[in-house]
Amino acid sequence: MDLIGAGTIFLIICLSCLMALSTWRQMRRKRKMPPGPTPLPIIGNLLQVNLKDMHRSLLKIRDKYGPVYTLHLGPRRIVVLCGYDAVKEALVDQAEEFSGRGEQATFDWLFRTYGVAFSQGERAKQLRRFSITTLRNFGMGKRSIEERILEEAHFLVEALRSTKGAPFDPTYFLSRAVSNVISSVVFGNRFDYEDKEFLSLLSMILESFRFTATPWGQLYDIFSGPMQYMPGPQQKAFKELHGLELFVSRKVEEHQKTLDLNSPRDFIDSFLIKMHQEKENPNTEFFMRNIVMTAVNIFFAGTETVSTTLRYGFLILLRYPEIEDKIHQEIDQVIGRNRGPKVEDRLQMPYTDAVIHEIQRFADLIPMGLARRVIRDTQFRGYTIPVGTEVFPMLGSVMTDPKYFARPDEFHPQHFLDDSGKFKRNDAFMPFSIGKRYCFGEQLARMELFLFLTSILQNFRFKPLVPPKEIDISPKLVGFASIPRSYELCMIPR
Ligand code: D3G
Repeated sequence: MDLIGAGTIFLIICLSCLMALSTWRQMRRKRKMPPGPTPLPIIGNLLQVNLKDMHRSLLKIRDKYGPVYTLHLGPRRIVVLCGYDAVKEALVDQAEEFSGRGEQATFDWLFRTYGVAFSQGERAKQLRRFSITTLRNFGMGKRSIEERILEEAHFLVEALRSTKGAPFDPTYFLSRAVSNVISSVVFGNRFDYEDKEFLSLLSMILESFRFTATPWGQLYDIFSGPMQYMPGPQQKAFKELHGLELFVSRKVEEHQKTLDLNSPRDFIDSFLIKMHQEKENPNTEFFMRNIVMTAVNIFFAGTETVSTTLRYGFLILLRYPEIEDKIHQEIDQVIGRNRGPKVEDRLQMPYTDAVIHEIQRFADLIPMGLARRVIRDTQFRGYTIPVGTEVFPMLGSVMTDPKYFARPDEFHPQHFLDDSGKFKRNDAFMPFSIGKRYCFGEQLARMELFLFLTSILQNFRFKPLVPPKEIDISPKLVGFASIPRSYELCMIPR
């Protein structure tokens, strides 16, 4: 045998060994991953899920494989966590490992790795710390934001009064009021309710959020690679997200022109000042793209989540007038008619507080949570989850965990009340998620839910257009978001 022949054989043997080693490694890795249904090439476990209700499909798969399992959605390999114990053990007890962000393909189309919500690592850390501090400086969690909410609640009540008891769809009434609170913080101003541009921004937010709840939105979340270039409803969602980006970019430019480095007016000014302070730092995360994207994150999340929850809540109250009555009674007892509500009142209003918690639990706004990702090879319950693997913390499964909620599928405010009618907290209540990336708007959202709801019910009683028992309070769409059915109601002054 000549030298070339020997060399070739040697090379082939080496290559075969390498390939065998790599396959063996892959198999070993797979064996150490949580169990799960066997994936098909390209589509993964697509045949095992229903795009109309991904959340429920994933709970069915849990029944077979247990609370921690591996799922393949197209090219995505995901570890699904179900129930309180699994989610808490991962997101809290191993908080650092589970602190990465997973994909949300629709929103990722705009954000790509920028901005606070859909970024990773050092960027996410820096932007989150800055956002929390700055929101606090602008009154979040303090009296000043309470006053801003109450002022807006007043505008809202007056707008509702102008409906004069006639039927209307509450969607934009609620989103305009809720959005104005976060707009004051981010942009430094509220919008007039008649402002056409404001309405168009709210429609972009509402519609792109809605898209993520549709079956098509769920399909896009799996096959975004090719689908981003194809025609379909996703293109409309992109347009809407792009519209938000354009608006915020313009706002940032306006702010730059009138910036006073010594006196920030709002979130955008504070970010511009930070950018100025860090301009010599080559690794800074405070640059234009991150301002725009972070402001879009906070504007979007601060608008849509609370307004959808209120909209869902009102529908539930139409379905259960006796629950609405009890809230009226508590408002009359604790607040009366001569002054507006205050955050402090909540402590004296356990029933209302319990109803608001139950609305959030039942509405289950983001049923599968915002996807996470493990940031290193992670040992969890005897499995090894390789670095970069996505994780779905199934918040809806936690909030319907029968160990924690006596009637998980019903609307039952007693879930949050003890026998003497006092408010009873429940560890499995986690609509804002938990761990390192829980929602940092939580305090603001809770204040808004309480103050808007009580302001409205202090002034109005709800009248449905159909008998309450005919009202369907199950969601119309469940995907990334859970969306209530459309409805109209009358608000009768009391
Ligand atoms: C959507 C788009 C941009 N930034 C944030 C969101 C979003 C939807 C739901 C949540 O964030 C969770 N607060």
